[in-house]
Amino acid sequence: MKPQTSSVTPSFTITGQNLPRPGASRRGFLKASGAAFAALSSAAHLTGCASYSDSQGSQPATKTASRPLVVSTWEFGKPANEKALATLESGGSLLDAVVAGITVAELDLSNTSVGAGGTPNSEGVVSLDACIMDGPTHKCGSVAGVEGIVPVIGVARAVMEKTRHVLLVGDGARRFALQQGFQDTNLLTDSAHKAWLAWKQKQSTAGSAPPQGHDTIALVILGADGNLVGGCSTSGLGYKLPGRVGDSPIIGSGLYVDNDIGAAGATGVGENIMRFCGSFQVVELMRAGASPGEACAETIRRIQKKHASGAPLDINFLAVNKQGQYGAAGTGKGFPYSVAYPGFSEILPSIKVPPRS
Ligand code: SD4
Repeated sequence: MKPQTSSVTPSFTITGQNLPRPGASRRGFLKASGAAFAALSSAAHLTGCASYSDSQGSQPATKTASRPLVVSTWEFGKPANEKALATLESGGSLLDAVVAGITVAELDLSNTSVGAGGTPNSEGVVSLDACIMDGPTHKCGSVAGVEGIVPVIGVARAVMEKTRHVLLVGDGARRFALQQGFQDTNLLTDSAHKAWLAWKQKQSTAGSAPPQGHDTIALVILGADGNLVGGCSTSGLGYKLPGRVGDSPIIGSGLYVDNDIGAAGATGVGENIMRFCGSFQVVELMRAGASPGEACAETIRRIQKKHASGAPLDINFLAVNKQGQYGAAGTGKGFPYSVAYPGFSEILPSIKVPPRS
């Protein structure tokens, strides 16, 4: 693994317990209940602190932090947040901080759902999706179905900054990355390969084992200057069909940033997020006056009403607003999310949204 040379990519070291197999294949809005939300959130905005609870009354729906504020999905967001904060402290821009933070997760081989070490598709190929969005310019870049390149969050930034496009996919995205100085890299670890072989075996003996394993990193930042940025990166649903793309690289689904309002990101079953433009809905609910936590929870409730399949939704959102409030909500048991600001870095529980009765 060579350090990246592109200006959009920091140099890096892959971490984790198992190294890639040498020579392994690389194929690897809003008509909101506006009045209701205004009422719900006014207390939060006025007090500027945790101010009301979710429908179960068990979790704080929103909290207020100091700036810069970094919020990301899952436990593995904590080191990513800390890297993002350190990047800002050392003079990096908000976009530098998003890329540096998410790169930590992408290069951690023990993380089996993001970047190198990610779970492959049904053909045993690791294929990555990522996006980035810059609040002040409302520009964004994304890549989908990229094989053999890491960190793809850096490639998404290059798409945003160096092309006239928003989304590059597949081999075109890969060739663009190589032109930008990203290196061809094996992303399939021995352990991911073994797990895929075992899954494959079950497939042939027991019929259709469903896709499994998913944990995307979505990371959003409210800068000291009040600007907002965000990014998202994933290897997608484990054992997905080749060519399948989830919510994560789709602006408005896996991530959305509106510099006047706030930023939101998603993790979970992409199909159940992208059908509803989930992150866009969260931001629009904040525009209507909901706090970040309540906007996440209400988006899930809206999706629950239309989700007819009976299969678990398995979706989660996090959000920050322009005032420095943050919150998150997930289906079922909710999900852990990570929050960092100067002097604080913790993993917190989200609001739990129970299934519709
Ligand atoms: C996807 N949303 O590709 C991603 C996977 C994921 O938590 O989040 N996982 O559907």
